[in-house]
This record gives sequence, C-alpha cells and structure tokens, in this order.
Amino acid sequence: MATVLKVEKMHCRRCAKRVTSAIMGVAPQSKIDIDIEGRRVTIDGVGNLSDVTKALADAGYPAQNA
Ligand SMILES: [Cu+2]
Repeated sequence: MATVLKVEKMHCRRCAKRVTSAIMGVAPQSKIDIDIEGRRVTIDGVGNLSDVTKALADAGYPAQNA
C-alpha cells in the first residue's frame, strides 16, 4: 500500500532530488513518486515509515501524513 506524505518545504526539482535521496537512504527498495506542485510524496514499499520521516526531517524537509 502506498503512503502519501505532505512535504511543505519541497518547492522545486532540487528539493525533490534531496527528498528522493533522503528516502532512498533509508528505504532503497521503495518506489517514490513526487508531486512538486502538490508538495506530495507517494512512497510504495516503504519499510519503516518513521525512519523515512526522520530522514526527511534531518534533510530539512519535515513530512506529515497527507
Ligand atoms: Cu527547492
């Protein structure tokens, strides 16, 4: 089941790249879909969601469940 996160600070493609690599760092198997305009990240196959949200916060992109 896919998890959708709202990442308010993700404004552009550079943000999207940082967000993607933060997620891949803790969930390399996941499939990530980024919607920059909607500030949303859809992640499929995420193992431990709290690892992902922590990695995003550490990267400067705090995420909330959307
Ligand atoms: Cu940006």
